Amino acid sequence: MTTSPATDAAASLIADLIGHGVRDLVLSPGSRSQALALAAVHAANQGHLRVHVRIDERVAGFTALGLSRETGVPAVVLCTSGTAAANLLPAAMEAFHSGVPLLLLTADRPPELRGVGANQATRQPGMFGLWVREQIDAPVPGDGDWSGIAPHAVAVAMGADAAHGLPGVAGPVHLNLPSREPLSGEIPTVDITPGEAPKPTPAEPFVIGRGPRTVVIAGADAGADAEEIAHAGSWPLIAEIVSGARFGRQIVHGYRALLSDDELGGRIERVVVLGHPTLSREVTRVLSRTDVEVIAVRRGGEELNLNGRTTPAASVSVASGPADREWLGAWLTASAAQVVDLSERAPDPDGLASTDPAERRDAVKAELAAVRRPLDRSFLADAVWRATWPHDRLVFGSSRLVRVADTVLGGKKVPVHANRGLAGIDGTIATATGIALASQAGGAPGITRVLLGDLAFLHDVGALLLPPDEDEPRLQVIVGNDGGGTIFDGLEVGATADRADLDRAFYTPHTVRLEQLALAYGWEYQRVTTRTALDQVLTTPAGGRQLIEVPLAR
Ligand SMILES: Cc1ncc(C[n+]2csc(CCOP(=O)(O)OP(=O)(O)O)c2C)c(N)n1
Ligand SMILES: [Mg+2]
Repeated sequence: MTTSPATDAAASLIADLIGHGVRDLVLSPGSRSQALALAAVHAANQGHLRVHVRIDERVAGFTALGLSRETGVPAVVLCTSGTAAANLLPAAMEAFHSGVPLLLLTADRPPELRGVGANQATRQPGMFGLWVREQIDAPVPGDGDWSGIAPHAVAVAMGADAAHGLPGVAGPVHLNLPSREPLSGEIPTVDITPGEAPKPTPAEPFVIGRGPRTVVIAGADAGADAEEIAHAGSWPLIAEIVSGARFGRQIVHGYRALLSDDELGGRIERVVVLGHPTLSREVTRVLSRTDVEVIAVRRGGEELNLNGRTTPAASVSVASGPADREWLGAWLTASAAQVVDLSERAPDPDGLASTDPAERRDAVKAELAAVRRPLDRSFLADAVWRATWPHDRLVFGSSRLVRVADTVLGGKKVPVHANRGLAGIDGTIATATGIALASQAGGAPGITRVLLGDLAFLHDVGALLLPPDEDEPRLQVIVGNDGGGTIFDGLEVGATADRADLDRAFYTPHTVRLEQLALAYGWEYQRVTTRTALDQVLTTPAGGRQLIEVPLAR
């Protein structure tokens, strides 16, 4: 077998990426990317890398995003030239806006074959535009070499390169990698020594006093820091369900109502916001108030500055001083009254044990009615929340259910993920698959549950396709099926526009039989219509990939 400069460069680049912390690579098949793909598989065979193969590049991109989300280090997604590369854009945009490290590797033709009508050749350098922290159009192996690319790319993706990108903020980086024929050859022996990704140097925290009447708002991906700050300041904590901070004694239940209350929301003087809040108008409203001091801890691509005078901060720490117990107390008292009680009414044990047959019959009837009570969105969200524990992962799609969950669920310290950078309904299953694979790597316990609507499910149905010879993730995909996009039923135009037109253009009804899809892709399938059955299927997972369909009224 002959040697090829493309393969030599590819083998070194893959070794270099592993040396700088990369552990996962998702690849889609193609000819121009063959040297890189084979070098990656070679490294995987030696146990240095986990390779995941997906035929659809959009699925591959979101799978890599999920892997990166969970591990905190950039996963690589690798594809061939042409439209293949364009399919990575949605994941790149989401990674940019949610501050997730990601490396996009696109194979390309050499410069002399660009812009001259060569097959599968397009304008790849710079194609991810504003949604990457940096793009590198590498030289053709032989004309130049690829050494130095990996450490630089990983550091920028991690937000650990002070001179490039945004220090402290992770994001995607694009490496466009051209090659000439022969496109691959014998893989050279290169030393692979797995190393660590560089971490950003922690910036000086912005120190704030306990003084003004403050609330902490935790948006998507805020993480446990938000709870710590609320605790340190003795401030109420408004934590979206996708924040990873909905736990502790200071969380505020029913925050939407309380933010609209003059005595509580109306008296806020200062907000410390972490992560990216997206789930309620009430939070947007308070962050837009010019009379409120807002301090925003940045996580993703764009600065949060809804009131035009928000102070950005890399992190926040709280100076000691007297706590405003009255302020926190007022919020927590009001919060206690907002707790949503989703518990089942206890069956009548006296009736069941009664010697009077009529009394006993009534008690049995009441119990059966409770068991058969139809499922609604609140119960569905609550059942998933109850079944999920710290070693599990919970992923929310951008359907109505995430808002219901945000409204009704209480505090619990479980790892939650959601693509709220741009809140797309694309890529949810692929993202969750990446999260599952990363969180279960090395035999770690737990299961990943995904809660989403039917359209979000159908949008990413291609992600059900997984190679038979790869590690099977433990996944429960739970679809609340209301026959279309009911999130649009609340649109303002609903009051005036024609119902049939609205249905056609927004609700977009479908009659897809999810069971057939599940079976075609080799997933376990369960259709669940009662509360008892739902609890049972969630708490006794089948072990591999499971699709759970829950019919919901529109
Ligand atoms: C990629 C993308 N396309 C379109 C939208 C707009 N959108 C938001 S929710 C939604 C429908 C969701 O339907 P479903 O998942 O069934 O949830 P439901 O509203 O019925 O709960 C659409 C199309 C989006 N967010 N992302
Ligand atoms: Mg729906």
